[in-house]
Amino acid sequence: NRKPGLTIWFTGLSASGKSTIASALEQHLLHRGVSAYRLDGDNIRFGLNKNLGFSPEDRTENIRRIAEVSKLFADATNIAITSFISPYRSDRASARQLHQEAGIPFVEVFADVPVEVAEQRDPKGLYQKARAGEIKEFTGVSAPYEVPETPEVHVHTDRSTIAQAVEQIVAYLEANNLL
Ligand code: GGZ
Repeated sequence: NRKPGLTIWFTGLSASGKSTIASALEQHLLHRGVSAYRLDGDNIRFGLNKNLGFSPEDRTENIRRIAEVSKLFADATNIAITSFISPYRSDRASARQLHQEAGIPFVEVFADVPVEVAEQRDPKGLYQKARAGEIKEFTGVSAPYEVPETPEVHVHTDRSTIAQAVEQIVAYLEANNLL
């Protein structure tokens, strides 16, 4: 009865809540006995991708490697959960295509929040630094974020609780026989 793996790909601005929801989703899945593993900045940008910054080229390479790694985790029958801004539509499309070619389901989750709200949250003070010009090419301020047009799941993180967001994603997975 073991289901094949899949990748749940979060995308959204800094401070959109994607990592918080991804963590809660991972916990939910682990409690259900499902093998889930989360890839995020802490375990990727400080390791495999520590030679990459935030230029458009580096972001594309960041996302390309993360897509390859998540595909491997999913191929090993895990639920891979990725939590990166992934601001470019073409990079997300490449990640999706890589999974499709391997027959691995790819579920894009848009953690949607108005940039004003993300900027008010500013948990690490990064938006403030970006406005002051201390961080260049900051997504939503001085670098683009291309909103997903047809994400599998669209979460409005300024209107839903974390639990509701997790529920919404789990409902999608169940409805599509992915759990
Ligand atoms: C965006 C930046 C930048 C710039 C550092 N632009 O809130 P955080 O801190 O923890 O999440 C952001 C994280 C984004 O890394 P990703 O790997 O997700 O980005 S991408 O998918 O675009 O490659 C933020 C921090 O890194 N950060 N500089 N200039 N976010």
